[in-house]
Amino acid sequence: MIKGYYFITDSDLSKKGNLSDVKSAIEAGVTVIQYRGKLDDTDRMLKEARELKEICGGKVLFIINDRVGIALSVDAGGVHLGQGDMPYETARELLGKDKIIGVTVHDLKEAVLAEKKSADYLGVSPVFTTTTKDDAGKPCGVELIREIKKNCRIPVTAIGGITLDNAREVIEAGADAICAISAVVTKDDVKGEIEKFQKFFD
Ligand code: TZP
Ligand code: MG
Repeated sequence: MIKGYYFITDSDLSKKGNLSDVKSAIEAGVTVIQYRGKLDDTDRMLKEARELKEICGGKVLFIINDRVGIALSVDAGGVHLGQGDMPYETARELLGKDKIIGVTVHDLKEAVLAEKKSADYLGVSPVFTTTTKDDAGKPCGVELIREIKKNCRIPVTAIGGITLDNAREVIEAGADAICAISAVVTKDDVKGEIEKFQKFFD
């Protein structure tokens, strides 16, 4: 399931809004959607998460960024956790063994540890410089993807500063999935832009 273009919402950058973007992503054939809420208002986030999950239906994996409570409440397919978010073990205890848990890693040590804890996939971040996430940290470059692929077996999603110009080198380094937010949601034709990224996987 963690393969190809991985879609993440961004309501601040989006031209047409999360609902429209998620519909476009699904029309493009995306198999995983991550809801990354920008709202402090949990009630509104819950409402939006419910709507997005409905759009995803049964066949598209619906992941919630960071907010385990929201994932539980809407019965999402899983969560994505950063290094400063709820610890993996606690999230697994709350979500149960069948939900998907992805973990963001910034170096090989974090990657090996996340796999050891039984994370389902890794988010390697940020590969390149990005302005989409303020605290993304220092770019790791594609070499880290190569290194992680040599040492870990779980799928790797690459994120951060990925564009149509550098996507190929990211995939050639071994990324199973790639996520590009600003390169997609700021455009008029979200479906068309996603399809361009998907072509790299053909
Ligand atoms: N996590 C690490 S970098 C990032 C997230 C959510 C933002 C990626 O956005 P963009 O626009 O694809 O660089
Ligand atoms: Mg987080």
